[in-house]
Amino acid sequence: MTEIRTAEFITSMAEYGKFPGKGLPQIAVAGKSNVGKSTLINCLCRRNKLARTSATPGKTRLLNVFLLNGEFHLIDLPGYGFAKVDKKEKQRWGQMMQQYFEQAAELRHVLCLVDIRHEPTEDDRTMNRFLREMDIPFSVVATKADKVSRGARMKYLAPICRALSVQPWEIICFSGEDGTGRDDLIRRLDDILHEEKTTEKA
Ligand SMILES: Nc1nc2c(ncn2[C@@H]2O[C@H](COP(=O)(O)OP(=O)(O)OP(=O)(O)O)[C@@H](O)[C@H]2O)c(=O)[nH]1
Ligand SMILES: [Mg+2]
Repeated sequence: MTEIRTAEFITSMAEYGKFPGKGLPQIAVAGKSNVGKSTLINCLCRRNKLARTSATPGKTRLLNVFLLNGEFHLIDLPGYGFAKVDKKEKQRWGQMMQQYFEQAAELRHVLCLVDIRHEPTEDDRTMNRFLREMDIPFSVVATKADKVSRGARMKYLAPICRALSVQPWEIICFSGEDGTGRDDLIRRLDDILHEEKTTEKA
């Protein structure tokens, strides 16, 4: 896979369950509210309005399912760490995520988005620990890379690497604004989808 040729919205779900075409490999997009999850999906698919984006955090509150290249499902997860949601909403979010990660047998990989300019939050660390504990493979994607100069990237990546225990070269620097990292991301997706499943437990 060297390009995303087709992308279609399949469904929104308040809780993970059946949807048309279920069974293909899934790649989920996680990260705090407003980090750029929906923007990344749109940029990847070169479709401005495929996933709804918003300057107001908390836009995506459901699991949104997209079918790419007729080959795999991309799951836009609701963002976490949005200050303005009440306790009940936070609980609902937690249950929804837990249910998804436990039940999505097709989940191959999680793209963990963090804003390149900010040190990962406690929520980011919790998500990171959770994925490691669950043995779910992930890639860290540093979004809004257009907001810092190329030369300063390494400096910004250092605290992210420390907080999430990853190496700088493993991180994909991405910008939905200017397309930075789009090719890297497609290569990563291709690796994920086509790698020999040698690391899988028996
Ligand atoms: N400059 C810049 N702005 C970005 C980038 N990605 C996202 N944004 C902006 O950040 C805001 C949030 O983007 P979304 O894609 O809606 O964020 P999200 O992670 O889907 O947010 P929720 O759905 O609330 O969880 C929007 O105003 C985007 O235009 C980027 O790469 N560069
Ligand atoms: Mg969103």
